[in-house]
Amino acid sequence: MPKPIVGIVMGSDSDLGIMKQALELLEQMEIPYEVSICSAHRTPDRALEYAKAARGRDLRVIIAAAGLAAHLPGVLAAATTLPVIGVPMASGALRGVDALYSIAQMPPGIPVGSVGIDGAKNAALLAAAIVSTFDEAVAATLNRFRSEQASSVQAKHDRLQSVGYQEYLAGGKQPS
Ligand code: RP5
Repeated sequence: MPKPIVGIVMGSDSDLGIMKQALELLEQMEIPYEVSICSAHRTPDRALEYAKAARGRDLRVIIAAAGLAAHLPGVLAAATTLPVIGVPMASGALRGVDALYSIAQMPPGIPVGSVGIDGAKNAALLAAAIVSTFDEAVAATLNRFRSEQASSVQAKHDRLQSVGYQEYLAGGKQPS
């Protein structure tokens, strides 16, 4: 089995339902990853150990998902110079706005990239883009992904023109 180059860390198993989208996308793109549950608050020592060891284990990028006061991405970023992509999870009373602010509003000096709330898919694509800077096969896969996506939007446009909006809507949501 190839060594993982993307490390996905979630604050809780309750994040897995959304983060599954990132795992599936990385699998489709044949990018080796590992996935862990590790919390900045409940298992702080493990979170720091994970981040400190990450570069030495040849990880190239970390995706960190957390909800509520989402300190996990920032805590990991404090202990590694690898790029960290934060995924704010839509949990709790504020539905992810708290997590988004916690992740995006890092103090200067310790950057964390943030995708949108529940943006697991974009986190995987951004990790793939980072990997594509040194892996031509992943660059080609990303190009293929973009052109398939463009074809799918074009097919929707063509169908809308051909059947009109009423029949289009009656047909249900088209796969993206
Ligand atoms: C965060 O708190 C986790 O990332 C999760 O999104 C949220 C709720 O965690 P659980 O109480 O469901 O374990 O740390």
